[in-house]
Amino acid sequence: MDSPGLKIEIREQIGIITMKRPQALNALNSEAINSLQLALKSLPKFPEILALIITGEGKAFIAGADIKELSEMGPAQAFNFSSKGQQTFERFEKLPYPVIAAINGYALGGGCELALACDIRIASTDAKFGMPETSLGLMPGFAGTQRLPRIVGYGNAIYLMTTAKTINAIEALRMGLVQEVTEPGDLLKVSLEMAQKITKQGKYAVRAVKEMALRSYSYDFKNSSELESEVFAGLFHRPEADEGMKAFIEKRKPKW
Ligand code: DAK
Repeated sequence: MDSPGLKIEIREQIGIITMKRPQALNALNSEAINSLQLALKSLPKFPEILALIITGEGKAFIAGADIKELSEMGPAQAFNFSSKGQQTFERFEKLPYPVIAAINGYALGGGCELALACDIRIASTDAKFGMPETSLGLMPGFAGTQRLPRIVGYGNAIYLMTTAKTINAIEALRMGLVQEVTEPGDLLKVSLEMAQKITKQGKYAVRAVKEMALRSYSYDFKNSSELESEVFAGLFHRPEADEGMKAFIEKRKPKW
Protein backbone atom coordinates (compact mmCIF):
# COMPACT_ATOMS: atom_id res chain seq x y z
CA MET A 1 0.00 0.00 0.00
CA ASP A 2 1.65 3.21 -1.15
CA SER A 3 0.79 6.89 -0.85
CA PRO A 4 3.03 9.77 -1.95
CA GLY A 5 6.22 9.60 0.05
CA LEU A 6 5.51 6.46 2.06
CA LYS A 7 4.75 2.76 1.96
CA ILE A 8 2.79 0.63 4.44
CA GLU A 9 3.14 -3.12 4.66
CA ILE A 10 1.80 -5.64 7.14
CA ARG A 11 3.89 -8.66 8.15
CA GLU A 12 1.73 -10.93 10.25
CA GLN A 13 0.78 -8.78 13.25
CA ILE A 14 3.31 -6.02 12.60
CA GLY A 15 2.73 -2.91 10.50
CA ILE A 16 5.73 -1.26 8.82
CA ILE A 17 5.65 2.31 7.54
CA THR A 18 8.62 3.33 5.37
CA MET A 19 9.14 7.01 4.55
CA LYS A 20 10.08 7.17 0.88
CA ARG A 21 11.43 10.48 -0.27
CA PRO A 22 15.10 9.57 -0.21
CA GLN A 23 16.14 12.26 -2.71
CA ALA A 24 15.33 14.83 0.04
CA LEU A 25 16.47 12.57 2.92
CA ASN A 26 12.77 11.96 3.69
CA ALA A 27 12.31 15.60 4.79
CA LEU A 28 8.72 16.14 5.90
CA ASN A 29 6.82 18.40 3.53
CA SER A 30 3.04 18.96 3.63
CA GLU A 31 2.51 16.05 1.23
CA ALA A 32 4.44 13.67 3.51
CA ILE A 33 2.43 14.82 6.53
CA ASN A 34 -0.82 14.30 4.58
CA SER A 35 0.37 10.81 3.67
CA LEU A 36 1.17 10.06 7.32
CA GLN A 37 -2.36 11.19 8.22
CA LEU A 38 -3.84 8.90 5.55
CA ALA A 39 -1.69 6.03 6.80
CA LEU A 40 -2.96 6.60 10.34
CA LYS A 41 -6.55 6.63 9.06
CA SER A 42 -6.02 3.32 7.27
CA LEU A 43 -4.46 1.48 10.25
CA PRO A 44 -7.77 0.58 11.97
CA LYS A 45 -8.61 -1.47 8.83
CA PHE A 46 -5.96 -3.91 10.06
CA PRO A 47 -7.14 -5.02 13.50
CA GLU A 48 -4.50 -7.76 13.47
CA ILE A 49 -1.72 -5.17 14.00
CA LEU A 50 -0.22 -5.40 17.49
CA ALA A 51 2.93 -3.31 16.92
CA LEU A 52 4.07 -0.80 14.33
CA ILE A 53 7.53 0.05 13.00
CA ILE A 54 8.38 3.30 11.26
CA THR A 55 11.59 3.72 9.30
CA GLY A 56 13.08 5.64 6.37
CA GLU A 57 14.34 4.60 2.98
CA GLY A 58 17.94 5.45 2.02
CA LYS A 59 20.47 7.23 4.21
CA ALA A 60 18.00 9.02 6.50
CA PHE A 61 15.18 8.25 8.87
CA ILE A 62 13.88 11.81 8.35
CA ALA A 63 16.22 14.84 8.02
CA GLY A 64 13.62 17.20 9.47
CA ALA A 65 10.78 19.35 8.27
CA ASP A 66 11.26 20.41 4.66
CA ILE A 67 13.32 23.60 5.00
CA LYS A 68 12.63 24.62 1.39
CA GLU A 69 8.86 24.51 2.02
CA LEU A 70 9.18 26.13 5.47
CA SER A 71 11.20 29.01 4.01
CA GLU A 72 8.19 30.04 1.90
CA MET A 73 5.70 30.07 4.76
CA GLY A 74 4.34 33.09 6.56
CA PRO A 75 3.26 32.97 10.23
CA ALA A 76 -0.27 31.70 9.45
CA GLN A 77 0.97 28.85 7.23
CA ALA A 78 3.68 28.02 9.80
CA PHE A 79 0.99 27.76 12.49
CA ASN A 80 -1.14 25.44 10.33
CA PHE A 81 1.85 23.30 9.37
CA SER A 82 2.92 23.02 12.99
CA SER A 83 -0.63 22.16 14.21
CA LYS A 84 -1.12 19.57 11.50
CA GLY A 85 2.26 17.99 12.30
CA GLN A 86 1.52 18.03 16.04
CA GLN A 87 -1.88 16.35 15.54
CA THR A 88 -0.33 13.71 13.31
CA PHE A 89 2.48 12.93 15.76
CA GLU A 90 0.01 12.81 18.63
CA ARG A 91 -2.07 10.25 16.76
CA PHE A 92 1.05 8.11 16.42
CA GLU A 93 1.70 8.42 20.12
CA LYS A 94 -1.90 7.45 20.92
CA LEU A 95 -2.05 4.34 18.72
CA PRO A 96 -3.28 1.51 20.94
CA TYR A 97 -0.13 -0.58 20.35
CA PRO A 98 3.58 0.22 20.71
CA VAL A 99 5.28 2.06 17.87
CA ILE A 100 8.98 1.45 17.23
CA ALA A 101 11.10 4.02 15.38
CA ALA A 102 13.80 2.10 13.46
CA ILE A 103 16.27 4.92 12.92
CA ASN A 104 18.63 4.64 10.00
CA GLY A 105 20.87 7.67 9.32
CA TYR A 106 19.65 11.19 10.02
CA ALA A 107 16.88 11.86 12.54
CA LEU A 108 17.06 15.64 12.70
CA GLY A 109 14.56 18.30 13.75
CA GLY A 110 11.06 17.14 12.81
CA GLY A 111 12.49 13.65 12.15
CA CYS A 112 13.82 13.44 15.69
CA GLU A 113 10.43 14.76 16.88
CA LEU A 114 8.60 11.96 15.07
CA ALA A 115 10.95 9.43 16.69
CA LEU A 116 10.16 11.02 20.07
CA ALA A 117 6.44 10.48 19.46
CA CYS A 118 7.14 6.75 19.05
CA ASP A 119 7.24 4.49 22.10
CA ILE A 120 10.61 2.80 21.49
CA ARG A 121 13.60 3.92 19.43
CA ILE A 122 16.18 1.57 17.89
CA ALA A 123 19.12 3.17 16.09
CA SER A 124 21.61 1.83 13.59
CA THR A 125 25.25 2.66 14.31
CA ASP A 126 25.17 5.23 11.49
CA ALA A 127 22.20 7.14 12.96
CA LYS A 128 22.63 10.84 13.72
CA PHE A 129 20.31 12.75 16.03
CA GLY A 130 19.85 16.44 16.56
CA MET A 131 17.45 19.32 17.01
CA PRO A 132 19.11 21.89 14.70
CA GLU A 133 16.12 24.26 14.45
CA THR A 134 17.82 27.05 16.42
CA SER A 135 20.63 27.04 13.82
CA LEU A 136 17.94 28.06 11.30
CA GLY A 137 16.47 30.70 13.58
CA LEU A 138 13.55 28.36 14.30
CA MET A 139 12.44 26.13 17.12
CA PRO A 140 10.99 22.62 17.14
CA GLY A 141 7.40 22.89 15.91
CA PHE A 142 6.03 19.37 16.40
CA ALA A 143 5.98 19.31 20.22
CA GLY A 144 9.66 18.33 20.47
CA THR A 145 10.21 20.98 23.16
CA GLN A 146 7.71 19.00 25.28
CA ARG A 147 8.63 15.41 24.49
CA LEU A 148 12.44 15.71 24.46
CA PRO A 149 12.87 16.80 28.12
CA ARG A 150 10.55 13.99 29.25
CA ILE A 151 12.64 11.42 27.44
CA VAL A 152 16.22 12.60 27.95
CA GLY A 153 15.81 14.96 30.92
CA TYR A 154 15.79 18.75 30.95
CA GLY A 155 19.56 19.28 30.80
CA ASN A 156 20.15 16.97 27.84
CA ALA A 157 17.12 18.44 26.03
CA ILE A 158 18.21 22.05 26.47
CA TYR A 159 21.75 21.05 25.50
CA LEU A 160 20.56 19.48 22.23
CA MET A 161 18.05 22.22 21.36
CA THR A 162 20.21 25.26 22.17
CA THR A 163 23.51 24.03 20.71
CA ALA A 164 21.94 22.42 17.60
CA LYS A 165 24.56 19.71 18.11
CA THR A 166 24.29 16.44 16.19
CA ILE A 167 24.99 13.32 18.25
CA ASN A 168 25.68 9.74 17.20
CA ALA A 169 23.83 6.56 18.15
CA ILE A 170 26.07 5.74 21.13
CA GLU A 171 25.62 9.22 22.62
CA ALA A 172 21.88 8.88 22.00
CA LEU A 173 21.91 5.53 23.84
CA ARG A 174 23.77 7.10 26.77
CA MET A 175 21.14 9.87 27.00
CA GLY A 176 18.26 7.40 26.89
CA LEU A 177 17.12 8.80 23.57
CA VAL A 178 17.31 5.30 22.07
CA GLN A 179 16.83 1.91 23.70
CA GLU A 180 19.05 -0.19 21.41
CA VAL A 181 21.81 0.27 18.83
CA THR A 182 22.43 -2.21 16.04
CA GLU A 183 24.46 -2.62 12.83
CA PRO A 184 22.74 -0.89 9.86
CA GLY A 185 22.13 -4.20 8.06
CA ASP A 186 20.37 -5.62 11.14
CA LEU A 187 18.11 -2.64 11.90
CA LEU A 188 14.89 -4.02 10.44
CA LYS A 189 15.58 -7.52 11.75
CA VAL A 190 16.22 -6.26 15.30
CA SER A 191 13.15 -4.00 15.14
CA LEU A 192 10.98 -6.86 13.90
CA GLU A 193 12.31 -9.10 16.68
CA MET A 194 11.41 -6.47 19.25
CA ALA A 195 7.96 -6.04 17.67
CA GLN A 196 7.50 -9.83 17.71
CA LYS A 197 8.35 -9.90 21.40
CA ILE A 198 5.59 -7.35 21.95
CA THR A 199 3.08 -9.31 19.85
CA LYS A 200 3.69 -12.40 22.03
CA GLN A 201 2.50 -10.61 25.20
CA GLY A 202 -1.12 -10.22 26.22
CA LYS A 203 -2.66 -7.74 23.75
CA TYR A 204 -4.87 -6.02 26.32
CA ALA A 205 -2.09 -5.98 28.90
CA VAL A 206 0.26 -4.23 26.43
CA ARG A 207 -2.50 -1.72 25.59
CA ALA A 208 -3.14 -1.03 29.25
CA VAL A 209 0.57 -0.49 29.97
CA LYS A 210 0.93 1.95 27.07
CA GLU A 211 -2.22 3.84 28.04
CA MET A 212 -1.09 4.18 31.64
CA ALA A 213 2.50 5.12 30.75
CA LEU A 214 1.19 7.87 28.45
CA ARG A 215 -1.08 9.13 31.18
CA SER A 216 1.99 9.64 33.36
CA TYR A 217 2.62 12.73 31.21
CA SER A 218 -0.59 14.44 32.18
CA TYR A 219 -1.75 12.93 35.48
CA ASP A 220 -0.41 13.51 38.93
CA PHE A 221 1.09 10.48 40.64
CA LYS A 222 -1.79 9.80 43.05
CA ASN A 223 -4.50 10.01 40.38
CA SER A 224 -2.44 7.87 38.03
CA SER A 225 -1.82 5.21 40.66
CA GLU A 226 -5.54 5.05 41.46
CA LEU A 227 -6.39 4.77 37.79
CA GLU A 228 -3.71 2.11 37.39
CA SER A 229 -5.55 -0.02 39.96
CA GLU A 230 -8.78 0.35 37.97
CA VAL A 231 -7.15 -0.51 34.65
CA PHE A 232 -5.32 -3.42 36.33
CA ALA A 233 -8.61 -4.72 37.73
CA GLY A 234 -10.19 -4.30 34.28
CA LEU A 235 -7.73 -6.86 32.87
CA PHE A 236 -9.31 -9.45 35.16
CA HIS A 237 -12.56 -9.17 33.16
CA ARG A 238 -10.77 -10.63 30.13
CA PRO A 239 -9.91 -14.29 29.43
CA GLU A 240 -6.42 -13.15 28.42
CA ALA A 241 -5.24 -12.59 32.00
CA ASP A 242 -6.79 -15.91 33.16
CA GLU A 243 -5.01 -17.76 30.38
CA GLY A 244 -1.67 -15.96 30.97
CA MET A 245 -1.56 -16.83 34.67
CA LYS A 246 -2.90 -20.36 34.16
CA ALA A 247 -0.21 -20.99 31.52
CA PHE A 248 2.51 -19.91 33.96
CA ILE A 249 1.20 -22.22 36.65
CA GLU A 250 0.87 -25.11 34.17
CA LYS A 251 4.44 -24.41 32.89
CA ARG A 252 3.38 -23.82 29.27
CA LYS A 253 3.14 -20.89 26.86
CA PRO A 254 -0.17 -18.97 26.91
CA LYS A 255 -2.57 -19.53 24.02
CA TRP A 256 -4.04 -16.24 22.88
N1 DAK B 1 14.55 19.99 4.08
C1 DAK B 1 14.60 20.03 2.72
N2 DAK B 1 15.52 19.37 1.99
C2 DAK B 1 16.45 18.66 2.65
C3 DAK B 1 16.47 18.57 4.06
C4 DAK B 1 15.46 19.28 4.80
N3 DAK B 1 15.34 19.22 6.13
N4 DAK B 1 17.51 17.81 4.42
C5 DAK B 1 18.11 17.43 3.27
N5 DAK B 1 17.47 17.93 2.21
C6 DAK B 1 17.79 17.76 0.79
C7 DAK B 1 19.00 18.58 0.41
O1 DAK B 1 18.63 19.92 0.15
C8 DAK B 1 19.47 17.85 -0.83
O2 DAK B 1 18.62 18.20 -1.89
P1 DAK B 1 19.24 18.65 -3.33
O3 DAK B 1 20.19 19.74 -3.02
O4 DAK B 1 19.90 17.40 -3.83
O5 DAK B 1 18.02 19.03 -4.12
C9 DAK B 1 19.17 16.38 -0.49
O6 DAK B 1 18.20 16.41 0.55
C10 DAK B 1 20.39 15.64 0.02
O7 DAK B 1 20.92 16.38 1.11
P2 DAK B 1 22.46 16.83 1.18
O8 DAK B 1 23.05 16.93 -0.18
O9 DAK B 1 22.52 18.02 2.06
O10 DAK B 1 23.09 15.55 1.91
P3 DAK B 1 24.39 15.53 2.83
O11 DAK B 1 24.65 14.09 3.08
O12 DAK B 1 25.49 16.35 2.25
O13 DAK B 1 23.96 16.23 4.18
C11 DAK B 1 22.46 16.59 6.11
C12 DAK B 1 22.98 15.61 5.01
C13 DAK B 1 21.32 15.92 6.83
C14 DAK B 1 23.60 16.88 7.11
C15 DAK B 1 22.02 17.91 5.41
O14 DAK B 1 21.13 17.57 4.34
C16 DAK B 1 21.30 18.82 6.35
O15 DAK B 1 21.91 19.52 7.17
N6 DAK B 1 19.96 18.87 6.22
C17 DAK B 1 19.12 19.75 7.01
C18 DAK B 1 18.93 19.17 8.38
C19 DAK B 1 18.11 20.06 9.28
O16 DAK B 1 18.50 21.20 9.58
N7 DAK B 1 16.98 19.55 9.72
C20 DAK B 1 16.10 20.27 10.58
C21 DAK B 1 15.10 20.94 9.75
S1 DAK B 1 14.18 22.12 10.67
C22 DAK B 1 7.67 24.36 12.77
C23 DAK B 1 7.39 23.11 12.32
C24 DAK B 1 8.41 22.21 12.23
C25 DAK B 1 9.69 22.59 12.55
C26 DAK B 1 9.93 23.84 13.02
C27 DAK B 1 8.93 24.73 13.16
N8 DAK B 1 6.64 25.31 12.81
C28 DAK B 1 5.81 25.41 11.65
C29 DAK B 1 6.58 26.27 13.86
C30 DAK B 1 10.75 21.69 12.34
C31 DAK B 1 11.89 22.16 11.82
C32 DAK B 1 12.90 21.29 11.29
O17 DAK B 1 12.79 20.09 11.30
